[in-house]
Amino acid sequence: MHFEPARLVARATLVLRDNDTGSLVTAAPKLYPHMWSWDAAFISIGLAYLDVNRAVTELNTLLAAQWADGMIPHIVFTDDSDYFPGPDRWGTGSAPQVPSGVRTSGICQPPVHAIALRRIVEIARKTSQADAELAERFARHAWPALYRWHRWIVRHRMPDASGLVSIVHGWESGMDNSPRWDEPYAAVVPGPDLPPYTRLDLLQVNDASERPSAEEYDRYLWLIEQMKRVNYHPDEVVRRSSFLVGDVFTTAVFAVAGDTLAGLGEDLGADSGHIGELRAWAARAREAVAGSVHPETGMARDRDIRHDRWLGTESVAGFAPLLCGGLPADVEKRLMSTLDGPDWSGNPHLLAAVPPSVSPSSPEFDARCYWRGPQWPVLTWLFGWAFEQRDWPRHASEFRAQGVHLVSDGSFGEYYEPFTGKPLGSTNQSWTAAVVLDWLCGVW
Ligand code: 2M8
Repeated sequence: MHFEPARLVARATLVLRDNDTGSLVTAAPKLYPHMWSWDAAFISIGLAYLDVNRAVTELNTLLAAQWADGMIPHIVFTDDSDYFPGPDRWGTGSAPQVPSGVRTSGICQPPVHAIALRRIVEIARKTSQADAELAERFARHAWPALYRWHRWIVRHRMPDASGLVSIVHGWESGMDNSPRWDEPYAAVVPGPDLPPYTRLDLLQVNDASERPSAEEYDRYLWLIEQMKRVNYHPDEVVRRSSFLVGDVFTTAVFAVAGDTLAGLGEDLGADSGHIGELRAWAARAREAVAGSVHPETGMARDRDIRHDRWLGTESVAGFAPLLCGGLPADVEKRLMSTLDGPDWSGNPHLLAAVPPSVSPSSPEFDARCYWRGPQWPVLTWLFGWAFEQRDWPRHASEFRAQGVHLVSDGSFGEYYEPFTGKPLGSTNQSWTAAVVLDWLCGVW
């Protein structure tokens, strides 16, 4: 089955409407019945095509859950009890930073929010004067909150000389079970006092091998126990967590989102001192991304801070410098041709010419398993958006076209098997629907 653009737009609209609780759009109807931080950012972009006011509500709901110290939590829970780990297991209720009246997880996700805020303003400016005013008013209100979010990252998540933004849980990367984290996770040894649990995610997928393994889940849950024991105090978490990794992809997102927020601040007349800080933080992060590049492969690398070593997995995160810039021109050109080449988007067996989450030539590649090989539309959107910003219109429009090709079966899969295009994980995944709306309705 293959849907034409107008039908795809209609179906994507329906997905966002069906998953809408009124104040938030759940990440997916059954597998993820709550709000996820980076999903919400992408979803708000899609919503802006349906109703700018509704897009604003989405980001408002997320920002209402921002912790007092500035962290934007990775999950804002609804009342649904069909997801594990839920609020009781996270046990953030007694952490002093958590605002009253909301239930959240205790970690964060990649800071893509400023990108969404600016995109909403752009979309609104193209629809009507009233929408433009609404979006700009909201952007002025949200700007200081996003500034504080970036400041939290600088204060609490840049702990070592590499300058990379660090994560204390694979979930913080958004790429949960990527082989990027295999080595650092090997050092996470769940204690005998890990409280028992029952996974609910496996009830929602056809094939358990498309999701992380039991051993991986034990480690995910053990890290939560470690954080609970220090009541989510951000510096204690970084000091004690047995997983501490400089995440090059998150660092690149932080850099490009920081510059985007600074640019939006200039546009809206925000505090010039804060704008200057955002620019400086972005520059430092960009330098850290460039500093991670492997001299031979030319790919960016994560850093296992706990064990003081670089991690060389051939994952899509290796292209992080293309998101934020900062490489010498010849190194950047080489990275772009690696992306276009046979180990990545140019692999002749791919259904759509966009990068899989892991290179099909890598021994760690698994075509069906979550972040270990499948293609993720939302990543294609992010790279395509960045290429547009960087003034590479040909690459940007190719990514949009190939992204649409990937999702044209209209099921809005969470991720896709790269050779057959089979949708995997959840269907009617909200962020997939949202990026399709931006690809097909956006003015580029
Ligand atoms: C996935 O992560 C959650 C945990 O945060 C899960 O597997 O339960 C990831 O793909 C993550 O990037 C995404 O934000 C989330 C919701 O779509 O699902």
